[in-house]
Amino acid sequence: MRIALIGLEGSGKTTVFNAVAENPVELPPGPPQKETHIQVVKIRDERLEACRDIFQPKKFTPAGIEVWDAPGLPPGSSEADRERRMRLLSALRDADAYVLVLRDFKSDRYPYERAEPDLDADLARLADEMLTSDYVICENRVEKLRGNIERKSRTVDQDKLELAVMEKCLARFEEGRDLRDLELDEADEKRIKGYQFFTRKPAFALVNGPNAVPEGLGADCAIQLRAGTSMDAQIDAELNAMDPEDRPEFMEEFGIEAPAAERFVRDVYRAVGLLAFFTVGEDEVRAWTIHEGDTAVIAAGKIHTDLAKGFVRAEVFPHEDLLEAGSMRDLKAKGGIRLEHKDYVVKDGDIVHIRSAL
Ligand SMILES: Nc1nc2c(ncn2[C@@H]2O[C@H](COP(=O)(O)OP(=O)(O)OP(=O)(O)O)[C@@H](O)[C@H]2O)c(=O)[nH]1
Ligand SMILES: [Mg+2]
Repeated sequence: MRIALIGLEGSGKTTVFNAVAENPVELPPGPPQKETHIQVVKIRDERLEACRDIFQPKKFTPAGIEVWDAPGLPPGSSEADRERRMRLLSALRDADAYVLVLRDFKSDRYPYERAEPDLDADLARLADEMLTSDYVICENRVEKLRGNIERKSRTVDQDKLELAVMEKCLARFEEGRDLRDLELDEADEKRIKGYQFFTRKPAFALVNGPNAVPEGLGADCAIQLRAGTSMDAQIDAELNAMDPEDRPEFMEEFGIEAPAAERFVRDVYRAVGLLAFFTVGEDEVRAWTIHEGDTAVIAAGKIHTDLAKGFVRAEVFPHEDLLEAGSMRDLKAKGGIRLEHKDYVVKDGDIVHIRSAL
């Protein structure tokens, strides 16, 4: 799962990154930031830790979310700024979900166009950039496909099918609407997948500053946000840089209920609709991330494509049952392990063992 932070220049993306990353990076002295920082934020999960205590495995592997901190989008209307925005956005297309970082603080260390924060204006701006970028890609492709069909190219049959779905997308963009709730069947979904449209993927707003998310934020923005959350990133980044033993006092003083990394991961899971299942044993206790509604065979494919190909059955039980029984032997003796088919919908916190013929 790759999550990209998107924001205007100086909205605090790198500070948010530093609040959640294990190894904070140096804040660049001024704009523009040149490179993208990437780190995996490991997910602390007490349920998984309890399983580790039972197995004492050689290897312990929590799930992780890859976070990208890209340079900010320059706000200007010059050709150079426009080109830079396009380049930056196209580098972010491969992410699986987006966190739109909105500035809710003032800072004189940064040359903002406007000193006062304006959440709605910044959000509208970002949404517009994402939507326009999708629009341009879609429009170019539609033109190309129409040309192919007119010329009766060799791929004309596939081109017609692709054109039909791309025209549906184009109609949305022409109305200034996103693709998030556009209903497509599996085949059409595949046809547009390669374009990596921003507005087909989950996005949520992160208000960076001391205030909570204002009611109605994003209600009339062009892209549908899944949720909003807020973080006072500067304080959280300070906390994250501290020695672990100094953290509790700081958290108490600033009323922070959990470290930013934990809150961030929780918010991402909720906004994107993710859940974790576990695999356990003496060799390794490990968490895996899948989407809500994913079946046992999809879960198997996460572990290894061969496990999905050769899928026979999944042995499944809720982790609570194992913790209660205290050992696999006792759980088995109680008949606590179910055998499930390919289409079993995996639940959050399930422990899964795949039986495979390969
Ligand atoms: N008061 C306050 N200042 C912040 C906060 N987050 C960031 N800043 C300040 O805002 C300035 C820009 O922060 P960055 O984290 O570098 O912003 P950015 O979005 O990564 O900037 P670019 O990568 O250049 O687009 C720095 O001076 C930060 O110290 C915050 O939550 N509160
Ligand atoms: Mg930055």
